[in-house]
Amino acid sequence: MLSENQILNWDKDGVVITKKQKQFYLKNGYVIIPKLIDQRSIDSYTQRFQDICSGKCEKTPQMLLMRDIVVAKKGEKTITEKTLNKITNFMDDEVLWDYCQQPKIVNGVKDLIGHPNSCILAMNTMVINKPPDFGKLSSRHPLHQDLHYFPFRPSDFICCSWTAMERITRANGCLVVVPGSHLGPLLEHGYPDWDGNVNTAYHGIKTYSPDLNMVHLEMDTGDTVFFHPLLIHGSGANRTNGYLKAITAHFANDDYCRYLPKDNPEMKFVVEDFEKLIEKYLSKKGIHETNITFHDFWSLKAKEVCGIRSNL
Ligand SMILES: O=C(O)CCC(=O)C(=O)O
Repeated sequence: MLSENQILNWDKDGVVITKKQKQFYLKNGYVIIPKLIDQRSIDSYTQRFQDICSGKCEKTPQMLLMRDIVVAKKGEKTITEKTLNKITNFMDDEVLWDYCQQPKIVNGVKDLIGHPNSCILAMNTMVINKPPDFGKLSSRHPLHQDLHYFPFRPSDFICCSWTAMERITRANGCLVVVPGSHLGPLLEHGYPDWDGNVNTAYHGIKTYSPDLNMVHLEMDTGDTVFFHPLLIHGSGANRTNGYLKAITAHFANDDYCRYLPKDNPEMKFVVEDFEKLIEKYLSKKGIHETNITFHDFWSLKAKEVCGIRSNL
């Protein structure tokens, strides 16, 4: 079997990512491509998010509408742009799915984790709507590595794209990354000790040095950061009155990625947490018994962006 570095080409310009940008990604684990997505597309995603919140258009069956923990604890059930902090699994929404089909996203992903003929799947899709912080700092996202959530490998054939839907700064809670941390191992994660003000499934790295070199990624509308799933990253609290919006997807190269064995010890914490969440979610829908596993959950939400799926 060829190694990742024999398959991936770091020494040539790609379709979207230049050789210099690829080298930056290789060294730092992320790269920002300015103005990758045009304003018209961003406006259509914003409008769709608002229409889903207002009920003007229906959410698709797999979509999960998530509230900030502080809102959820207040028992606030109404869905509005002010109560939702995230929509996940938009792969069957015709407007939002356009993001995963944008040639600049698809080709950017192929430049980093594949080649022009690769089969690329979108494994996870989200619109983030980080609310003004409710005073409990729950709008922060703890430092984590996305690979912690993924039951498939190898990591070099997975990457995230995260696109700013407006100007994103330290004030409204931009992404924070630790350059070069993708070259280290997957670290142990758990729920942070934030007095119960931690959003569902916001796992964080358990122990890390306080002197980590953190870089804040301030971005303009349409700017897109591609990052590696081992990159340590998180985001700050939103200290403004606005709702920070970003659209994001995780992609995997289906030609090379495979699921881990179901009993892999690295996945124990996340599998147990997700099984509890899936059970709670289904029981609200009147389903009290399920044999849906964590792997099924991923397999069901994976969708081809290009090529023919044969593994994940
Ligand atoms: O956008 C954010 O606030 C953080 C998102 C993130 O890190 C993630 O979903 O993995």
